[in-house]
Amino acid sequence: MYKKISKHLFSCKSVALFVHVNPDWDCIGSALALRSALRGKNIKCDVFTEKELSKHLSFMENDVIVFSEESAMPDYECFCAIDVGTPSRLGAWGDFFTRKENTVCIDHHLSSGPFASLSVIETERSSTGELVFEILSSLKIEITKEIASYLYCAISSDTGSFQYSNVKPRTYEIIISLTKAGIDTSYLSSMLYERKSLTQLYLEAEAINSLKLYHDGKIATAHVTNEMLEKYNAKRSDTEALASLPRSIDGVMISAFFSELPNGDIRVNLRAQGDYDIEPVARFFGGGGHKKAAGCTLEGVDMEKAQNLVVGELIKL
Ligand SMILES: [Mn+2]
Repeated sequence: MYKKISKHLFSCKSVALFVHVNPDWDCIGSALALRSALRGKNIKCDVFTEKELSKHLSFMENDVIVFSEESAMPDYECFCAIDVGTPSRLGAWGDFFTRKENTVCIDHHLSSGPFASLSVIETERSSTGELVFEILSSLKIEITKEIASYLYCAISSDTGSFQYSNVKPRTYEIIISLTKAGIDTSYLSSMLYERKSLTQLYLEAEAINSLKLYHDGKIATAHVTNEMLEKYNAKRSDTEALASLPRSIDGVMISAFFSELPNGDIRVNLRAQGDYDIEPVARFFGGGGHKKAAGCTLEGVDMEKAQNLVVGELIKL
């Protein structure tokens, strides 16, 4: 399958790569790695995002295109979705993508089924970064230092710096190959994990103050409201690192982090330890993801109601 995908991509004259809304490092790193490889073979390739990247994602470069108008989109032979489980994760551009005939999807989320004409979807993989590595390797594309750096960021971030249970022997084998390309893992790790702003720390303090435990301390929640963001002049992207905060408490098996969106909807990030599978809970509320990390958005409810609804479902687990 990898070879089929890579042969297809590398036979195109031009490829547009699409990332999901609020892209994370796995998504952006995978896209930039693939772009670098395609451009290396003189294939026109660009990465399209729905919005400007948040600052922590752009430490390597800013050269992604914010996709604003369908009509302004130049012609590309193939559209490729990266780290995208369903067209809705493409935000406003889901329809535009699915109308295209020549499409590819590279992903590792549990999904409702392929939506591209050619897909590689492996839910056992830690990250889309691993899949991009396999795709490039299947055609013996050289893994340059630049490509390896992007893939390292992708895999490191989606594995929680190699701490999560999604890390498999193959993950480490890939990392060995990446380090052989001469990447500076210490530098990359510090750029990924050691760049909190004062604002983010204040927000973290607010989130810690909001912690609540349920069910004998096995379930923990925390939240951030728009009011808190305003108080510290923080951006929504400043809440990203907080999603796994309640899970770090000793004894907590399942955590839920609630953040209020600008329109008042409540975004929920679920995390699980051990044998718990929280993906069905995310799906119950119209979202999705993985067994141990999933998310959903609750519309038309306030913070308290959202927490009651979600905690109610989590206790059933
Ligand atoms: Mn991912």
